[in-house]
Amino acid sequence: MTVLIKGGTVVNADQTLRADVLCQDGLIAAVGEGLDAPKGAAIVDAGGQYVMPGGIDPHTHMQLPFMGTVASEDFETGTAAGLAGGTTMIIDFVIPGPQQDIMEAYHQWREWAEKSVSDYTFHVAITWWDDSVHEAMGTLVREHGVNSFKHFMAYKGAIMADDEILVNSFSRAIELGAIVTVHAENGELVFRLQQELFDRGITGPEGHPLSRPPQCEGEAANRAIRIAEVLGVPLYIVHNSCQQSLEAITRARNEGQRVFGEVLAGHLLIDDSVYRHEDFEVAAAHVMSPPFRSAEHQAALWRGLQSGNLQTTATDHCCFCADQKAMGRDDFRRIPNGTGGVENRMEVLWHHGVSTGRLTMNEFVAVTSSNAAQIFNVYPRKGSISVGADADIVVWDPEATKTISAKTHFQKVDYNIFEGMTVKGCSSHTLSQGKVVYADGKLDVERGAGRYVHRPPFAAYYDALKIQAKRNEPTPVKR
Ligand code: URQ
Ligand code: ZN
Ligand code: ZN
Repeated sequence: MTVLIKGGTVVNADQTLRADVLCQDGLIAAVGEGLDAPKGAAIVDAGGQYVMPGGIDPHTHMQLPFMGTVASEDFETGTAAGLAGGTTMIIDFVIPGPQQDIMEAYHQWREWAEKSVSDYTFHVAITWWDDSVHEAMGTLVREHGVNSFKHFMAYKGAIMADDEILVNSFSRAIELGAIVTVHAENGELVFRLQQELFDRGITGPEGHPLSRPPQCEGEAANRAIRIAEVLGVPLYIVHNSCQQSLEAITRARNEGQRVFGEVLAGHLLIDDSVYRHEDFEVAAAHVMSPPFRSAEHQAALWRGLQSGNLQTTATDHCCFCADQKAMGRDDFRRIPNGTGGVENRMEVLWHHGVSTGRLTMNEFVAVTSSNAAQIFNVYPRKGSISVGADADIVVWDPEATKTISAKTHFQKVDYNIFEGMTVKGCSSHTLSQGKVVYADGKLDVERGAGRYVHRPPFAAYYDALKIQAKRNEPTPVKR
């Protein structure tokens, strides 16, 4: 399959240049002005458009079994929806149940993901601890290309990792050259607040944000940062939703600690008024954790992206339809937590980020693709328009407008948190592995075409840590 993308402007995180892009055998074969089309090549006219690395969404949960149900979006429909919005790779999560064999869970998720239509990989959650978990982490890094381990500090009684698990897992990650990631909410505090609110008769979705105030997130973010600091492991905090966790990250980064922060498109653009909507369905559709926050938190999160204290954007795409959300009609604690967005992340960020002047186009590429590729060690195979990189490309039409709606989206869910939002700038063509898989508003995907992406451990980080540890080597007092 040979495709020549002609007449566009290439936008990478580090540079913008007028160039054609030739894709052959799934890779980028040439980038330059005036390229000729080899015989039989398909031509994509990118005149007046931007040619950017396909988006990487570092946080999705396709067909996740959770809170007594299963997320409605599966790996085939979810990766297809992502392609329609310019996202060409997802990083999903293997989430073993308490005491579930880690490798068994890993193989289960690998099987579920085989139907993906674009590339994917997994963070593996550490939800419990014993010697077998210690062992499995080694197997996953050495034999399965996993270099990131997730920890849910929330969800007491289900998948919550307490400090003992965090310390054991973070320490093991260092030995293996892996990075650790956390969902930072204090699960004990949330559990207590949920109970108190429910007992006071607050049973509706309005109770959800009240039970998870930003202080619960700030405490957990800071705790994870301090544990990572003492143990010397790089840390990535997912879905930062508030000033408190951003402040914790900013302080740590200013002190030279290797901490990275992610923000969801939803947390940048949707506020907590949704939880007081008179319709249960609308309020419940927005129940996700951490919850959407007030406008001042959104402004802080945009500043976090602009300042570089937050490096990636994601969606936490974890969809539940109205009938599933209704499981919590009489008890907000039972509303399955999760919202969608994998299809709309890039267009809403372009419209509210680039078109408003908050972000340059290069910064847009960085936060939607390149930074995630670098942090999770798949750059420049992913996240770059350069010779030899995978031909995962989005041709972006800055003049195209669309109104987002569940009535027209490809996502397999009956609600869209960006419902009715009109955006200017979206994908006109998406290429996955050098094939045009989205054009003229239509998908042309193939079930199972997606590949599992192996991610090597981080030698560079750990060499630096070893030097640092040597420098600080304590010496016993001679008595
Ligand atoms: O916490 C997560 O990231 C998963 C369980 C999705 N749900 C959510 O509310 N964020
Ligand atoms: Zn989470
Ligand atoms: Zn998540």
